[in-house]
Amino acid sequence: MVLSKDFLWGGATAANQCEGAWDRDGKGISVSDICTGGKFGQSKRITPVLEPDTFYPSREAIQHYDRFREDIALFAEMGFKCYRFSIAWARIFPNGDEAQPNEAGLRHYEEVIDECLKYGIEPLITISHYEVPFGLTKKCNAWVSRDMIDYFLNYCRAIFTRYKGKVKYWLTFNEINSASAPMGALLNQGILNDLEHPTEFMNQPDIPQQRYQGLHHMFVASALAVQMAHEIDPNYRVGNMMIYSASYPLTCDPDDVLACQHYNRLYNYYCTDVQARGAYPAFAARMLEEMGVKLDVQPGDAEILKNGTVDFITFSYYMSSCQTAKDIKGGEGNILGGVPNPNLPSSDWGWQIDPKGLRYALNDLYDRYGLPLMVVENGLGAKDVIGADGSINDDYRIDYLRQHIEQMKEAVKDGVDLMGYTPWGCIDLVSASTGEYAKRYGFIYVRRYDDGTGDFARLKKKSFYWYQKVIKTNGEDL
Ligand code: BGP
Repeated sequence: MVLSKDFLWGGATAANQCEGAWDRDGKGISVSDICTGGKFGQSKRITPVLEPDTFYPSREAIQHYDRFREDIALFAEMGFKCYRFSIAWARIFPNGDEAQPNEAGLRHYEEVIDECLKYGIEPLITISHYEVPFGLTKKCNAWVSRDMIDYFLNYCRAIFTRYKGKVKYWLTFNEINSASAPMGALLNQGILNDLEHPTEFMNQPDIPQQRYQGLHHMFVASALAVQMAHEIDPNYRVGNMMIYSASYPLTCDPDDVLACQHYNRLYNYYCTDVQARGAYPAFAARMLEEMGVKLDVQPGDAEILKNGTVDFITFSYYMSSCQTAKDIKGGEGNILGGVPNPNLPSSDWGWQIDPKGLRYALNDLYDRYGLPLMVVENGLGAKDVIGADGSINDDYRIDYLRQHIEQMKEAVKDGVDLMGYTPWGCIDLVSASTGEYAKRYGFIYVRRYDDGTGDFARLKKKSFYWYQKVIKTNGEDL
């Protein structure tokens, strides 16, 4: 058997993309609640002032807030050993700056955790997954301000204390390195400079100084959270979470190779070097200078980063790209930039499918950091169709996942220490980049559509039964 007997098979979701109940039980508004959806083909927009008659997908999402017991029962039926979900920060601290946490919010997640434990499913909790309380954006432009470190640590203290003894694995910030690209500023960091006018989601004005200063505050906050977690419960294990975007030089022209190295540093290593090695990498100084960024680093920060390195490394893996020094237009859908690879197919949303890139990613990260790894997002967003007989034959998704799991196993044979695998959107949910329901990832279909119709019923796809078999055989029968 290639994978260890306690391999954490499971699936992943995020609160704002599945819960709904956006204003219930004392929850405050988060930055994801001010983003519109892909209903009727509209593109996703940021609307700092909520517009009447506009569709905001986080209001209902897939009603997981009310149906989590039904959903977790389905996960258990597939044999999940692990469920990665996020806590909505604004359920615990509605504006982000209150002195005391909201009891109803704490109770809700306690129920979710207890439901997982009932089936022997290990909770893996993302502390901040694209939903900074909007109150903090209005108050101090969120992570631009150093005050955020204290707000974040208050939130961490509340949940670390409350769930002590029930939870083992925590992740500080989802896809922290998405802040290396302008699109990460709002969702990842809560940064919004125009509090009156709507903006296209993918087209915010960019101020690198804010993003990188924000990242510095997040690094310090993450390091202090790791230390706090270990003090509160020595059994806690805290990981980072990054997007790994495998990248290859477009040609063997040394300029393309250097462009690729630069890309890797910017997106794949900058954040993880700090979080896993406890210090900024040597290349950071010149890189920041060339972007015109001057970091405000306080005395004592270096010590904090050094003492708060993560226990394990987690990442999302969806695609790879090619890098070139030449001025060639980027490939549609390759979210962190780059040009298309002529050797690879693409999803309906232009994300290039590259299973071998996952083997490369695992080896690259393990070579560099030597820490246990976990793939906490991977999957194919596709337009599933319910057949006349009610079945949903998502063979394309099975193929995608099978090929990625095969490559994961190759990486383990290469010597990588791999803890688990939680494919993204194990139940259909709302897309983070487009706000659509139509971009489905799940083993479980949710009967809800972008035109506002559908009854939220849960239906098992063909991949549901396939994944059940994969887990049962610990990845031997693919
Ligand atoms: C990651 C995010 C998730 C998720 C996933 C799929 O970047 O962490 O929140 O949504 O990508 O992306 P999308 O929903 O845009 O297809």
